[in-house]
Amino acid sequence: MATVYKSTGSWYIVKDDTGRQYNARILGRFKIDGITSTNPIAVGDQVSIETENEQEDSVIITAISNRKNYITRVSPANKHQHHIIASNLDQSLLFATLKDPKTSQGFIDRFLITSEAYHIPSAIVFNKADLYKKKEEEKFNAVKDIYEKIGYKVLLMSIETGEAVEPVKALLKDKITLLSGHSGVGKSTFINAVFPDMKLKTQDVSGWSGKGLHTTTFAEMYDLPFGGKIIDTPGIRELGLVDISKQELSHYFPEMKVLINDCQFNNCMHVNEPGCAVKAAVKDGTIHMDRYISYCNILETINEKSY
Ligand SMILES: Nc1nc2c(ncn2[C@@H]2O[C@H](COP(=O)(O)OP(=O)(O)O)[C@@H](O)[C@H]2O)c(=O)[nH]1
Ligand SMILES: [Mg+2]
Ligand SMILES: [Zn+2]
Repeated sequence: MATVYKSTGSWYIVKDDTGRQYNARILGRFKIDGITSTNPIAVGDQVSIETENEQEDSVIITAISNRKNYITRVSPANKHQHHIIASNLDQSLLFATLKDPKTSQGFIDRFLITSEAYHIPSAIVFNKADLYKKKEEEKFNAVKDIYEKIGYKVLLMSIETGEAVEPVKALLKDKITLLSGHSGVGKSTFINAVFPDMKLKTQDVSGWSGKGLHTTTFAEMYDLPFGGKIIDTPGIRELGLVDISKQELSHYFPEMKVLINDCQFNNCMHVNEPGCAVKAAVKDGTIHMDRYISYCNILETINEKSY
């Protein structure tokens, strides 16, 4: 058995149980889990391998084990195809920033919904605390309050000063974690800080335009020196809401999910329906208005016809 550490779409890097690394490829086509994906094998997959060339450390992937879970995004080239980002995850960690660049709450919510939909526990780390002035500090406290009430862990970190890097490492220990977030939030810097001898390319955000800047494109997994594995997902701007219907969207807002049985109509979408428990909770403040706004915005973007 071996674990996939990197996938470029045409070849892979895998490590066997002894930690030996190989270049791997597949022969022919693989169809897995009954899903149509643009990439048959993803980072995190457990695979069977056969030696192809001993000298070149190259192997053929002959089989793939059932995935415990996986996370996909919509293929940029074709909206009807999925691209598996990573599999067999214990948790997903979103890196966000309130300055240079600013992560929107809508983006955070879409990330959390995607993680909920795949049953992957998630937490949010706000980085670049050293840049925050009073305005950003207040914003952080407000956002932390919103998400912690729902049950998500929220941390404030500065890789620059080292503040709270240790608690983030503690969160990662002995787990397989998908690291996500906009370009420029500090993912590569964090990995470099955790691995003193690694030199991942980091990105200068001085000319930040907010879109389209990537330094690398393929997800890659790293063994953490203190136990556990982390998967960096460069260039992924957004996970993309895959296969979520309007009807089930509220199931992925934990604070709404607990109320949906109290709505008068069992097919309530919590917008215009009378006797809606979710809207009542928004009114009395149990559900935060920002989250409800995200819900409504996302609901509008779901095009039922595509399912
Ligand atoms: N001020 C400040 N800058 C940071 C911090 N962490 C990372 N950066 C900078 O943010 C930029 C983008 O970081 P990078 O790791 O490439 O982001 P990635 O796209 O998420 O991998 C780089 O110029 C880093 O030096 C931090 O805690 N504070
Ligand atoms: Mg990076
Ligand atoms: Zn309702």
